[in-house]
Amino acid sequence: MSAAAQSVDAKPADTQQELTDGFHLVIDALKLNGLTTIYGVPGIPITDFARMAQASGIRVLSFRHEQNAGYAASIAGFLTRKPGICLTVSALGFLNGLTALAHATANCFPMILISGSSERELVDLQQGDYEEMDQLAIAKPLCKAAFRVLHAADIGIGLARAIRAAVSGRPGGVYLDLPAKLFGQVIDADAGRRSLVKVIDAAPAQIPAPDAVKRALDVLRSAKKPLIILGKGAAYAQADDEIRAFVEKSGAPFLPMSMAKGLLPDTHPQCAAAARSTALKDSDVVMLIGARLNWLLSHGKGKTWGDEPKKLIQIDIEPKEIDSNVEIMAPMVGDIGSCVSAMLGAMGHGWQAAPVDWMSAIAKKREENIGKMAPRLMNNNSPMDYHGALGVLRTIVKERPDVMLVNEGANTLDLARGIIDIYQPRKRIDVGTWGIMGIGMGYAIAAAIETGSPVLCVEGDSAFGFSGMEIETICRYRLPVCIVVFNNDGIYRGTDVNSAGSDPAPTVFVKGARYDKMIEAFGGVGINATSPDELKRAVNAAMDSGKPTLINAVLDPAVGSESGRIGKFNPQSVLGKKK
Ligand code: ADP
Ligand code: TPW
Ligand code: MG
Repeated sequence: MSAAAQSVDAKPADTQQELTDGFHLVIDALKLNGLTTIYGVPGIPITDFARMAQASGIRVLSFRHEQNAGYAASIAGFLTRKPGICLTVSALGFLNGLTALAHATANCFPMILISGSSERELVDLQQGDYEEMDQLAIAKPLCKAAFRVLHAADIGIGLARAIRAAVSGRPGGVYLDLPAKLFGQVIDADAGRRSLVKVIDAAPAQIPAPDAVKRALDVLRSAKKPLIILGKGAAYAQADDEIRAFVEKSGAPFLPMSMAKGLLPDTHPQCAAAARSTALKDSDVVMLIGARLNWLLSHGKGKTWGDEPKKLIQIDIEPKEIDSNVEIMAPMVGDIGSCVSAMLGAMGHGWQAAPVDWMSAIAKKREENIGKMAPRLMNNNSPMDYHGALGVLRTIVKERPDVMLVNEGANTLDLARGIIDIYQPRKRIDVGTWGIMGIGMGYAIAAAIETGSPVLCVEGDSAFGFSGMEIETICRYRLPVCIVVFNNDGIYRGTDVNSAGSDPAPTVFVKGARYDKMIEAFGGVGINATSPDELKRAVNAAMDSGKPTLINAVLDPAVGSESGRIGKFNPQSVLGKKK
């Protein structure tokens, strides 16, 4: 028996020291800060941690791949304004999760990736430990902040720093490195309790300067053809009432970026989504609210933005975002809730709504475009085309506006974004800033867990493949998720042929694949839908039952264009004309 053990044993029972350890301190620190859901994959050195977390009442969602758990955590952050927690093992488990952490940072979602790691002494001397990797160094360039905790007494502070870094200012991904040894470290329970930190006001309001508010309103008032662009920062801000009041008071048309759809319903009379090109080209003053002038907005220049120079107003919490691509005449740095409230307050009574001729020009274009689209959405072709299938889903979402819509693919994404109207804030989540495939099942799981709403995933067959194994997770947790796979036999379409040999072309998959059969392996409901009518019945049944369902929607393999709507980003060969 060691001397330390002897001395503890020697104490009378009533004065025995109460102890705690790293496992419990991490759990207590998470719970103290209201972080009660973990998305992850267990294994050395965090298996017991996951078990203990679950035993303590934390909801532990165990995935089949860390990337999907990470995407789930990232979107949980977007939906709740609290950092989503992803838990992984060391080395490759960490790397799998890192993709999602980078994604969270790029999309301004708060997330904390917690990874177990191997022994510092061995890693630093590169002596070949089990799963040896210098994770902290690798994480740093891909996230907003990265921390490592070496002593159990620092767990409270370590987590507090991670939370603040994730949610304050522009939200983003944070890496928290917890070496295996830390979990087993034992300290006095009282000292442990005292070391925990409850983060107060993690994302403090950032009030805009009164000058900036006045400048912005002066520019907006000068507009003859104003336009408001709402981005996912505005959706994240959860200032829904203020934003709606401001947009309505301004009287200006608004354009929602894809994840800002529903802040005001897409059917709102001021919504210019169906007149996007006209609104962007012909406007004279554009106000950006939580939207960056990145590739998704053509960097604020070029043909899309028309010939006339525009005056720009921008609200963002990140000062460095202003003037990122073009000059911003009226920057307003602050949180969207505070900025929009300040503007509403300063607008007073008698604000002159946008000129009638501008509003009617937008309305005319919108009606024209909607009218052109309408008959295509009603076709009952079998096999289906995108419009027939999406027409049905559009009606279902209209009838069930609380559905969470998850969307990825190329044509499947671009067409669904335009066709399916969204009626409530934060009901549409998709590929985001990088346009990446693979968010589907992770997003669906987190959407179900965090919101309790039914989830409808509209997935290209390629897109679905990136996270498809998580249908087992969906079945295991019995989540109300209905996945519709738009099966056109491939990436963009299924008709490409390899003229040089017998291998299939790089963009095509097994013809006539039956994705619906996959979910049956896990006890879910699989349905093969060959017409819009069948699709409609299947989705409605899934929504009514709440049972995990996968519908293989059979699309004509010939429908779909190269890269959906962003084919212009494909480099062109100078040697041969691309098909
Ligand atoms: P979208 O892709 O919808 O155009 P982006 O992700 O490009 O949106 O832009 C979101 C912007 O919102 C980011 O520049 C981010 O700094 C900003 N943002 C995020 N949260 C807030 C907030 N609470 N207040 C102000 N700006 C915010
Ligand atoms: C992580 C490149 C963009 S869109 C897409 C790929 C592979 C799939 C399109 O086919 P899908 O949709 O989903 O069947 P549809 O309706 O057009 O047929 N790897 C990652 N991200 C991206 N964006 C790609 C590859 C890509
Ligand atoms: Mg496809």
